[in-house]
Amino acid sequence: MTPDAATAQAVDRLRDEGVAVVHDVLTRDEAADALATLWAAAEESRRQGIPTFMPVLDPNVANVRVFNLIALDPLFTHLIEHPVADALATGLLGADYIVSNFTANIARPGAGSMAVHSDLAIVAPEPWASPGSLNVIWCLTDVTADNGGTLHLPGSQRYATQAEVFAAYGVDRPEDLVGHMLPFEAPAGSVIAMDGRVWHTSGRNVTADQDRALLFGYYAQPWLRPQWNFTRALPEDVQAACPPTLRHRLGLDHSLNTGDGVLIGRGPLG
Ligand SMILES: O=C(O)CCC(=O)C(=O)O
Repeated sequence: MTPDAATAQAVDRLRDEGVAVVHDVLTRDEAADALATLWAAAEESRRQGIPTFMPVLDPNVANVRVFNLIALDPLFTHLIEHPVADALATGLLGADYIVSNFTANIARPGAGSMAVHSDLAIVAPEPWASPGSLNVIWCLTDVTADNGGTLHLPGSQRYATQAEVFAAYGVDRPEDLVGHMLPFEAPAGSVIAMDGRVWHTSGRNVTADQDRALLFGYYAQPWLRPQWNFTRALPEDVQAACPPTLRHRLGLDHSLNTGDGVLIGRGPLG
């Protein structure tokens, strides 16, 4: 199958099943290089005063979080606008999607699970009746059940409210959904797409010596407030280097409805 055909098949599966995996988007060597870049970015983030452990998110320091990736290395600018990510985001959300966030979570041996959630539930009130957001997850290492492959609830994108999800699985609390979840498993270099309505949590890393490193490109409908304020967070030189389409998706332009920005799809005036 050609790379384009594999991506088109993944878009179909994402729309039907809420999740899809595309293999070999990066070579193993490219994934290893990206991992080295990510560790350097983690160091630089700490140097700039943005911590890489967030107690509000993770139970212990074995999870290393890296925020503001686009500011930290041009590789991450390349990945956030990568043609495979663009095809997945356009396929689920439409051509006018925006970039809401771009972060990393390295689950090291001993990492525990975070709170069960859906990514759309964090940024939008119920009902979640249509696709509002998408995570495009870059696997920089092999991802397995044992090293913390993201636990997810296949099909949960079909439920528009938390009560519907709980009723479907006969549970009263989000944490009770874990028993129904499956781990993502994919080789380094793969991309995993997950509809923002899919309920999930990070897996526990029970290996002795394997890191599980994932990048999360979070894309959203243009009417959703982004999780990250790129205008504030990206240095001027990084902003200046962004091409027009990416500037639009990051919200760097002055306006969205007076022609200063790029209306990518069909704008409000047709
Ligand atoms: O690291 C993971 O497997 C999931 C992370 C996640 O769901 C999140 O940060 O919201």
